Amino acid sequence: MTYEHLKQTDPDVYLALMGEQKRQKEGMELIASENYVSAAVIEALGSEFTNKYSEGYPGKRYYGGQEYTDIIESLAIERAKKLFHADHANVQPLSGAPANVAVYSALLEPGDTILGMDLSHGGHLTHGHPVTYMAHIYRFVRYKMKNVDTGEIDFDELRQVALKEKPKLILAGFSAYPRDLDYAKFKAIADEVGALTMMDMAHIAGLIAGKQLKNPFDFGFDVVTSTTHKSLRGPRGGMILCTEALKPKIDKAIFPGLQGGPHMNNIAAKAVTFKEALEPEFEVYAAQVIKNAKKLADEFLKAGCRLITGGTDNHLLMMDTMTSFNQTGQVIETALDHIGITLNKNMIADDPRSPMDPSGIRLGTPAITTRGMKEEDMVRVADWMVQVGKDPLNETLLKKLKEEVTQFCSQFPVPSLG
Ligand code: DSN
Repeated sequence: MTYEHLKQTDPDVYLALMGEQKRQKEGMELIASENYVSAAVIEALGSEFTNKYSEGYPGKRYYGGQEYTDIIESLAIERAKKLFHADHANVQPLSGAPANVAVYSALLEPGDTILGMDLSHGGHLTHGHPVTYMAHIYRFVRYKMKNVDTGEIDFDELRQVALKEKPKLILAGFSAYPRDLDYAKFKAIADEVGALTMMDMAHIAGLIAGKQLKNPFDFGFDVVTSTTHKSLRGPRGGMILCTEALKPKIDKAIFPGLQGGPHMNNIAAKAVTFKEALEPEFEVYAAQVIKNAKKLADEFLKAGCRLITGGTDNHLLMMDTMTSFNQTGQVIETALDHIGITLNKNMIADDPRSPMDPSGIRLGTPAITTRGMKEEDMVRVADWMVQVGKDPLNETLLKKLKEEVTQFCSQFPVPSLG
């Protein structure tokens, strides 16, 4: 795209965009929740579908002129259902957090109990952290890992808490947990206490779509939420997948319950994303994401670093930087920013430090895998990170590594930029 009109109309926004494009091309993106979309997704996202109001659902709208919006929303729904073996898909959620809120409001009454994973053990803010508004509406109780060095979830504790607290909903899913989940165990406990099952697969949607990780619907889960912009490699947005029985409640909770007009340009881009993810090449991509993450883990362990859960089964790694380098996550994040490697500081399990100054970092491989990096490239990535970890304030070193990273990244095209 040339952005000629943008350049003429608003040079300030144009210049910022040019800067961001350069940053994305020259730098190495290791934020576990980010990715690079295809040019086709960007075209759909930037299309005239943004002009349209479409409250309602295909065939049942409140405004006229829906012959083409109905086509794209129906396409997105059918493709999402096929991709994730779901009875029903609602593709209107604006992102992952509103999707989760919609599920709670669809299936629960205020004051009901939800059992979800502790934030510092990998859960997500929207799974009931006290700072969220939802924590004032529902009663959240938590489970944790039994063994932080293996990632094993404490299903005995989970069962005991479930028997005692009688949750209406048992929530699996995470934003900072590097292992796959035992959905059958979640489901068995939920059945025992009469709870519904929900999986927030935002981080691993692409790995499930690419048939590399287990699909919660194959274990009888009731509802699955996701973002579309992480490993699934689509536009920023959300979706809810559910059983036929829950369809009326979920659809009503999104519209008119919580949202107004769906963002149809976004839904067009979601449809394109799902088409891309149904192609056989996407399975190859998803497999490579995991191979790259495992290789990075091996390299870090060889260098004596401490990884939470001892490694990874998915796309992400959690490193305890205090134990690995005697440095906080913030120091490492800042130093890596200086050499063009982007990731985020992160709390580790039972972290004694604070969220703005935690003991670790989180990183992942979806974005660099999209650019075509393979296992041999992970050796260099890990080496740069370990060099920085050992000497994060050495400006001469950081300057030298920045040049190396920039030169290295120039060999791997960004899909929409070349
Ligand atoms: N911010 C997302 C992530 O990075 O995991 C989750 O909301």
